[in-house]
Amino acid sequence: MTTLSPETLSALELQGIELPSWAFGNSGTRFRVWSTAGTPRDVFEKVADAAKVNEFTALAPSVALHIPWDKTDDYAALRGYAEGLGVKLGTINSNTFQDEDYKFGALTHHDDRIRRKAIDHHLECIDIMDATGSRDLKIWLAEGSNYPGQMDMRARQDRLADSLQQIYARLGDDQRLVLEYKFFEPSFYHTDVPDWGTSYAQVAALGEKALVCLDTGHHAPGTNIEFIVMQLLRLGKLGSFDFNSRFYADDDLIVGAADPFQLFRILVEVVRGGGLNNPDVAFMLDQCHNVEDKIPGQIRSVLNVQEMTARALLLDRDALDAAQAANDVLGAQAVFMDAFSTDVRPALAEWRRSRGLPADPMAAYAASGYQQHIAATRTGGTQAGWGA
Ligand code: PSV
Ligand code: MN
Ligand code: MN
Repeated sequence: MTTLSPETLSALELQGIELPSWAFGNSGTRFRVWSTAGTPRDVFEKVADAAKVNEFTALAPSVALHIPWDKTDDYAALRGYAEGLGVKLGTINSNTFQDEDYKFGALTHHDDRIRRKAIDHHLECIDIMDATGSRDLKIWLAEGSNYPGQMDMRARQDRLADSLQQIYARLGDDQRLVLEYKFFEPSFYHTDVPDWGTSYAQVAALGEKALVCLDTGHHAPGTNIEFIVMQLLRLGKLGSFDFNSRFYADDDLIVGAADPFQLFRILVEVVRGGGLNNPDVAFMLDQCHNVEDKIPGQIRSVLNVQEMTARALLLDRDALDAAQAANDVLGAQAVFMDAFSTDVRPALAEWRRSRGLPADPMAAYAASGYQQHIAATRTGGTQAGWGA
C-alpha cells in the first residue's frame, strides 16, 4: 500500500470544498428535469443535505447559495441552522439569467432601467452576504448575442466595466467579487465574458478584491485548462474554482468522472502555484445530478477531488525538476505519470478511519438510512432552478 507522508496528510486535512445548494435540487436538461425521491423542498433542507456530505467526509465545510433560488426571509436563521449542522454559508451566486427583462443583457444592457435592475440585484446579493457572513459574490453572466451584427460588443464591454465598478464599490473590506467566464451558452455567437482574459481584464480594472472564477466545464474541448490555472495563480487573480466534468459542453457532471487526468493536471498546477489550502483560492463544486442520487453524487465528487489532490501531492518535484533541467523528456513524463498512476485509495481509507471518519464514506452513507428517510418524509422537492 502506498503511504502518504505526514506533510501530505496535513495538507489533505486542511482541504475544504464548497458545495452548491443547487446540486441537491432536481435537475436535468432543456428536454426534461428528472425528479429524485427525497429532494429538498427549501433551502434549509438543501443545507441539511450538504451537511450530510460534510458529516461523512469532513471535506465540505460550506454551502454556496444561488439568489433568488435560495431566497429566504431570515438569513440569520439559515446561518444559525447551517452552523448548528457544522457548516457555513459560503459564496453567494447572483442570477441574471431567468428574468424576462434580461433577454438581451443585464449588466451590459443598453437600456439603463434594465442595467440598473441588474446592478441592484447584485447589491441585494451583497446585503445577503452581510447577513450570511459570506465572503464571495460570484457573478456569471448569461449575456451575449446569437448573430454577427446583433449587438455592439465593444459598447457592451464598456457598460459591463461600469456595472461591475458600481457593484465592486459596495463590497465590504473582507468581501470579494469573482467573475466567472464561459465560452458559449446560452448565447451562441458572442458571450460578454467568454474567456479568462476578458474576466481578468475586467477584474484587474476593479481592484484587488476582484478575481477570476474558473469553471472547469466552461472551455472549448482541448483547452489546456491547467495552463490557465498556472497563469491566474501567477498573476494572483485566481479567486475560485467551479469544479465539474464534461464530455461535450457544460455538462456539470461529477468532477473527475470524465477526465481524471485533467483534474490531476489542474491540481498539480494548484500545488505548484501555492493555491492549495490557500484561503484566496476557493474550491467549489458546480454540478447537477440529473439521474443519480444527489448526496452520494456530492460525496463521490469531494472524494474525487481529495484523491486527485493526494496524487498531485505525491509528484516528486525534485525528480521532475532534474528531468526538466536535463531535457529528459521521457524521464519527466515518467515522473509525472508515476504520481498520477498511484492508487492512493487504500491509504486514504486508512487515514479516514484513523480520524474517526468512515473509511468508505459512500458505503457509510448508503448504510446510514438517511436517503430512505428523506425519500419517505419529503414530497414535492424543488428543481435546481433550471426551468423554474
Ligand atoms: C453557468 O453555466 C454556471 O456555471 C454558473 O456558475 C451558474 O451560476 C451555474 O452554472 C448555475 O448552475
Ligand atoms: Mn459555474
Ligand atoms: Mn456552467
